[in-house]
Amino acid sequence: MGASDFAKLPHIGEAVRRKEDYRFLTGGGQYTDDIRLDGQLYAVFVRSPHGHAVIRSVDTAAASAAPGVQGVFTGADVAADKIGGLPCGWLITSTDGTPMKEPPHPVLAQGKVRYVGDHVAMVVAQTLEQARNAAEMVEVDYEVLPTVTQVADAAAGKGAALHDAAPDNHCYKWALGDKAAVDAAFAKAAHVTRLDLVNNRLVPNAIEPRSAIGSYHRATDEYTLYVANQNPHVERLLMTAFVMGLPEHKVRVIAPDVGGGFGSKIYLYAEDVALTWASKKLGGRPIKWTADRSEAFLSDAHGRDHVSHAEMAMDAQGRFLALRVHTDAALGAYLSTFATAVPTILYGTLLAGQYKTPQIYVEVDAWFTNTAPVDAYRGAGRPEATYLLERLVSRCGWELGLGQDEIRRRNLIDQWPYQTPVALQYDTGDYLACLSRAQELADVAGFAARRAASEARGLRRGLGYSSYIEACGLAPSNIAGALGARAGLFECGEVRVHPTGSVTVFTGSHSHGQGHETTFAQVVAARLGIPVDNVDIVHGDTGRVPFGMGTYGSRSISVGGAAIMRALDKIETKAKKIAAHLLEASDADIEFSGGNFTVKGTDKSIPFAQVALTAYVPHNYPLDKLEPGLNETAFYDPTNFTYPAGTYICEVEIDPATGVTRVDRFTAVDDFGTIINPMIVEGQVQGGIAQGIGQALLEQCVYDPGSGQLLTASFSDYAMPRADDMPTLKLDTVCTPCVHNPLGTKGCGEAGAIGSPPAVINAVLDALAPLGVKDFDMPATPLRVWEAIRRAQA
Ligand code: MCN
Repeated sequence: MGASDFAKLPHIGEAVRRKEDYRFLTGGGQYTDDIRLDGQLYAVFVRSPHGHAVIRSVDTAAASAAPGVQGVFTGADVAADKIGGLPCGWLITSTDGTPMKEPPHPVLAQGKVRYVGDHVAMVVAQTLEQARNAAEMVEVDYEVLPTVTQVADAAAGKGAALHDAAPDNHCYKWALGDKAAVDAAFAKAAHVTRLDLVNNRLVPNAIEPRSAIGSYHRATDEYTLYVANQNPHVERLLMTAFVMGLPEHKVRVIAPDVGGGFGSKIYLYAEDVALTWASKKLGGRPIKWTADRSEAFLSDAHGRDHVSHAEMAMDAQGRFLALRVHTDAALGAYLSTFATAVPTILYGTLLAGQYKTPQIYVEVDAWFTNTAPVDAYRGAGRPEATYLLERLVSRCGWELGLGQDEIRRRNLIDQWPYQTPVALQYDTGDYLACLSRAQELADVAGFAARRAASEARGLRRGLGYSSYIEACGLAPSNIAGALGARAGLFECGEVRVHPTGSVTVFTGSHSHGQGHETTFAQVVAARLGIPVDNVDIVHGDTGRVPFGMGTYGSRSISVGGAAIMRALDKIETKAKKIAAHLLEASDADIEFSGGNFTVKGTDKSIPFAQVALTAYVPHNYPLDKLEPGLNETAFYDPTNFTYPAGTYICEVEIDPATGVTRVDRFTAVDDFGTIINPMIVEGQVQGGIAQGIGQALLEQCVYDPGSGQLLTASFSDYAMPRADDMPTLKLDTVCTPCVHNPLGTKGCGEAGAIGSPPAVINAVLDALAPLGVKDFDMPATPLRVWEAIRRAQA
């Protein structure tokens, strides 16, 4: 079935209410922390209080003797059992042809700690309280070393080497594009616009903190790990093949309800391995650990943390000739699972944005810092690219007197497919339609009057544009492999039709808030012509789902959904053969639509449920030609990314006396191709925009540059957006279906977080321009806005 026929089916485009919400809203969800296994013990991690230190000794005697303690484990125990370090899933090759520096990432620290929160020891006791008390008794003798926590300082050679393998703390230098062609274009430019900017470090902050239970079953020599994770099969693969040296079939990973991830639960974390390994050492007793909120701040992988310089060369009419970018990116103290791909493959390849810039050259230096590891956080690389480009484009417009609208219109891509100079080929889009619709919805025409009204009240009002594009639906495995991925990025779906015609689907995608139990069921119900309630979606269990690459990079509907479509193709083919037999016709003459099999050109018809029953009660069945049963599995590897795009327009009002910025209006017009469930998509966009507004106005993760202490390790110091920080959003969509997946969908899960920060900061700059403020780094907190105004007027 083609994407255009699919889009016309019932249930597609229908705002079906989320099936999973009954359980979530009535307290029926089951998160890892809700699970209590027989004989369960509790683990507490002793974490480094220093940003950088040599471990002279660890004395566990007192802790081991404390009440209830079953075991205290250190790096020495891990090493003695030959438990390997945590692997990095993406190999980046430097411009000089050398591989990135890949220092060891031990499960428990060995010889050194490299950030506040680094794991030094694990204490396991009968109760959580006993484990906490005993953890206080572990004596660690540290020799404190100098730290480097800011990426710019690491690039300037400050601090001490974190790893022997990277004496200058440099992990890799990566580049993309034709440098000579870019230099030549700059040489003949009529105008060059330059910009320095910082993309602030963020902490993901899912509602449910990370949690895991490791357990070993002596009788079967099998392990089970319950874990709040976005991709259980990948977790299992990494843990068995790379760390513990176990055969995969001996380990089952179950990720039940997860309670939000936003990227931070993609990775294999040290805690997961330590709990699984130690369960066997303690005779198979299950061991649970749940992060408290401070631990989450310290030890979840953080996001962003870039310092960049960008330059756009233009001709006299403001047409882009070339873009040149240099970025220093922080990786933190160790390489997290996908850390190295974020500031490279997911960043440099997006720098064309929506524009016909003929030449682009980007260079990225990645640095180790004495901070929590940095990895993918909602958008991952694409928000950093969009922030840089959309800030730069607005500045180009202002410098040339064209404004934010005209500079975009003059440079927007208007033909598809479009091959960018940074490797990607955009399949479909209509960027001008999104821009025009956003302007209409935002009532840009009425802005001047609103600005005058604000000024009459002593306030400043500004309008900010951001025309983003992103590449998601990760990824064609061959392209990912050529770019350094150490895994494939396909997806798997199994469709099990039951004898009565109801269906269970097993998907390798994982839902931790995105509503897959509803939208995936809509897809199956639409194809089979059955009620949505007759379809259940199972995910998050390596013991039940055949295989999976999980959820990140807004890939689930476009890759996981496509795998299910492939399995449905097989179901339909087999079901048609059964129907042909029952209807005494040839397979080629059977049509399937609206849940009925019909002989072409006749009124002979039987319903899907009858075919399903026949498959399982094969009394009248062509057993010589067909196996009984109706159960099919398919794997799907996409041929391209999907490219959602849109224009966001933000309007802010600022009180120059206090520096308080209020987002008064926010408009988002997105193109997600075919939309399965508009209500769920709207929720995704709202959530993403809330996170983007959070980054632009409130959130910033701060480490003390001297001691390496995390100064923003609680919600008192790290400001998350709240309901009263959000305006009522005006949302709309434009639809150009994706042409290379069978659903026509483009991912929507990250768009809001990608497109919104530059819209907000461009609006802040537009508001403050009359006061002489020319530049601004996120977050636009009242103090920073107030100081910027004072500095500009000094
Ligand atoms: N959808 C649709 N029509 C489309 C596109 C998507 O109806 N054209 C639906 C999908 O069927 C799915 C939802 O929208 O129910 C999101 O789909 P998709 O864009 O495929 O993204 P994923 O499901 O792969 O989710 C991942 C994405 C990412 S990468 C992050 S980070 C993120 C996000 O989704 N983390 C989230 N949204 C989140 N939402 C919640 N509540 N919690 C998180 O941790």
